[in-house]
Amino acid sequence: MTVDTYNVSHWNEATHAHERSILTAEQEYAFDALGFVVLPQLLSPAELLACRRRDSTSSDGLDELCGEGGTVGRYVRELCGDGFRQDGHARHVSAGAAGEHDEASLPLEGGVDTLDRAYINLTGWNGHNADGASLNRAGGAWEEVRIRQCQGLLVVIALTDSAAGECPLVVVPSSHKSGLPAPPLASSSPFVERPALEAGDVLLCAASTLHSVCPQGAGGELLVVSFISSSARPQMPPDQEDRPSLPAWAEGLGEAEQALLMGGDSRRVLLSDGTATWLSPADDAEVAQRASSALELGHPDDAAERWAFDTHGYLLVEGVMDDDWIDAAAASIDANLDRMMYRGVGVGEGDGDVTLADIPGAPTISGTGRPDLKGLFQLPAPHNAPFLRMLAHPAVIQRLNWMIGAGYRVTQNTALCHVKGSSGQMLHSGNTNPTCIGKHYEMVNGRVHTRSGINVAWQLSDVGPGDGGFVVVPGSHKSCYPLPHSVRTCNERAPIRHVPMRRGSVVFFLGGTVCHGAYRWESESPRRTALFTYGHDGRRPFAWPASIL
Ligand SMILES: O=C(O)CCC(=O)C(=O)O
Repeated sequence: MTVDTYNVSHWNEATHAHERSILTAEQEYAFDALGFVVLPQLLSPAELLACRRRDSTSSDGLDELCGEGGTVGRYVRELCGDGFRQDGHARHVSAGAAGEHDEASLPLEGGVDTLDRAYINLTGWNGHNADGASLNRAGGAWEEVRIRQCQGLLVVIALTDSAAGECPLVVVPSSHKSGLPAPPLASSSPFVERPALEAGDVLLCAASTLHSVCPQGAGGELLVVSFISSSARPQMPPDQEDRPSLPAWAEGLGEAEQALLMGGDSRRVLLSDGTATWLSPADDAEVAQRASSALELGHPDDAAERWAFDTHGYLLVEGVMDDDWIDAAAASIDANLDRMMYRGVGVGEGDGDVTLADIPGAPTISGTGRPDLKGLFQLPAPHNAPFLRMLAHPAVIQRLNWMIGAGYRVTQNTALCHVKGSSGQMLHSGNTNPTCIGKHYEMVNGRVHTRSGINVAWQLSDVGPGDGGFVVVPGSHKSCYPLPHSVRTCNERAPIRHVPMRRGSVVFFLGGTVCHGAYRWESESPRRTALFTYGHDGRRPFAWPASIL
């Protein structure tokens, strides 16, 4: 046998099907290992001529060639996925262009800081019921899938030849997966490559591969175009009119609270040292990076907390609230119980959550529904005051900034008001069901990469070992196998941990990624928990600003 017989296929998130790659096995292998690949003579003579002509007047107008079905666009779709977009204008590099760059340090883009343009390649499990719907109450079939998405891709079209070592494009092979910042690299470094290109070749380079266009005089003519996946934030900010406006009820709030309601749209990020919070411009990359930098652990306690959160997927912090604050928050809930709604009992709008209430085969979860009081910030004053005090609290902001990075918004504010017999919740979330790229969790170079929101649950009542309430599977944010149905229903309890908590403590957990749920409430005293979710919007799959790209 002189050839291998495997095929490469990837799971298509949009069509929910396995798709065979249009790259050859060798090209797939090279791109994955090196972070770039040359497609020799991809362009026909007519396409090359059209590129040259087009380029003499304008560097754009590549729609046909780079559209979904175009000669180049097919490859972009393969690597970036459905819904890819051109990101910024095409750049023309003329033959023999001379570059002004410091020979001791090439101005490279990419590498570990390219968090908004990651190279994602992961395996996971996709679960379906017999009717094809996603798994809910019943068990079902799981299939293993591989997802590859290059969130940023550079397409380099060779309009004329460049000999090896002369190409205006420099790349640092394999740097797309490096976990550490690169040292300064000179043109002469053995790690730097100027690939040989012939007119009509197309080089595809992951945006996270260290690269730069650095002409040095003898190179050929290039057209360089950037593309991004649908999950990546474009270089150009969205138009002002696309931005959601602040809700009317929030107009009288402080700037910090408003920034958290607006998220990335506020143009400012909230930073904190644990005792105070302050606002910084969101496009100040250095400031926004600092909050999440692995190299700036202010205190040994921070390091211990980061370790615990990374290891378990959740973090319990005790003693955040004093008694007066706790009592005021609990009294506010009690004064508004007429607004509460029982979820899971099939009554009322939006009550489709079948993981609550009466769950067949789940005796420790099933109960009389989950009593939720939504909209804590919107309660009539002064009842909303104890919850608005939680929204931008330094103890939360300081931790969220290293958990997901600055620039998130709050998307949920609900009180859980269980009484004895109220339902728990089937276990849900986990790393293995890749319903959404980027929800999986990774710690790279001391920084968390995830699109999962962080749930922050403020405890207003004690939770003893037999009381029921929050349970979690520690480590499941990194799990490799699907969640067995017996664990979802809490019938196989081996990996499940119930978390007793004192009132005044706060539990943080990766709501979309760590497997969690709740036992039925068993205590005679009511449960009082204020539950918030903080997350990035779709344009910011990862936490850090794109301005450093
Ligand atoms: O009751 C709880 O603490 C669990 C809440 C939960 O699982 C959720 O809201 O997703």
